[in-house]
Amino acid sequence: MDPTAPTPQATKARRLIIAIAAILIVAPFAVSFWKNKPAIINPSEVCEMAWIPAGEFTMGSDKADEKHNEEKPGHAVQVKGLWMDVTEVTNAQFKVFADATGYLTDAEKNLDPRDFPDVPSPEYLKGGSLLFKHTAGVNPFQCGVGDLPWWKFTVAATWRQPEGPDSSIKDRMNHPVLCLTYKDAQAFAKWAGKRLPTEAEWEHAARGGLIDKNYTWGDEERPNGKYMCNHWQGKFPATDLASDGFNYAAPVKSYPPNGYGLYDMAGNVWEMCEDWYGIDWYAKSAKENPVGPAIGHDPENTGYGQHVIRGGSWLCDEAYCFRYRATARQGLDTLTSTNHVGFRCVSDKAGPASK
Ligand SMILES: [Ca+2]
Ligand SMILES: [Ca+2]
Repeated sequence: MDPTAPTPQATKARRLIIAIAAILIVAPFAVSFWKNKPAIINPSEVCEMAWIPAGEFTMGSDKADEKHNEEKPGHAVQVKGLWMDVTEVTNAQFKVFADATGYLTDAEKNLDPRDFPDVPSPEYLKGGSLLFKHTAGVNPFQCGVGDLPWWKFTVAATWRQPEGPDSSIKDRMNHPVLCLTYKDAQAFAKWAGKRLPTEAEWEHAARGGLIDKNYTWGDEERPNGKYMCNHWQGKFPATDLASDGFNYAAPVKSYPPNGYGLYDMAGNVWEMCEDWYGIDWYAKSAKENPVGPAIGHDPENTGYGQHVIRGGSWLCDEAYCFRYRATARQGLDTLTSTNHVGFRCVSDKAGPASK
């Protein structure tokens, strides 16, 4: 027997020391990895939701004035219960989607000239959005459809830089996401396992359980002098006095929620719905869970039609637009991204973040 060979006990002790040393070396790295590992995101949990009970209500109104004939006639509609995001989708929420999927919005991509041979300028083929510009000396009532001088196409105006190059969402993560097309909103909804609301679902939810009220909070526009939503005060489109506290879009939840716990169902940004937009659709609409016409109104004959947007925005004044009322509706060109339209989603099954 070799007297210099280690005893079995010494070999065992040495192995134990090596194992302990290895654990001490590796453990900090393992802990660090565990702490810093990317969070597993459940897309359905990104937005908080509220339950909207089934119900029957009068959609639209027979009392709409001649500037808002698209809201006539008032007609009975039944919708099923569902879950709805409590706020407009925010920049922070959309960023989770963009980071997880690498999705590029329409405004972030140039158009293929073969698809749009008749564009008036190559500039219109570049990625960008229509942005509102304050415009003096204009009577909006004398402007025709498709000739609204306060809209300027701005290259590279995207959800990440909603006023174009040199702008940023860095300090606006809790603002509604802007500069998206209908397709972009649908892509987010699909990722989240949700969908866009139908127009009927949207109006039912916006009313918050109130019956036939002018606004989502009641009949009085400013109860006790208090502004109840973010819209425009002053002479449109020249001067917004921002008496309600905000020029442009405001952080979500800046005003009280409606009866279902939903914020900004009036004003802030318009919200895209699933339905195609039909000006005279209310005269034909089904009563139970209506889904809108088969094709959208197309005032400029673009061939792409319009989808419904609801709720009005920070641009709606009391004289010209006045569409922060509960029955107000409008169409948005399917390919248009702009800085006064956003969206929120609905789900037929409860998300884990629901309350
Ligand atoms: Ca405002
Ligand atoms: Ca809104």
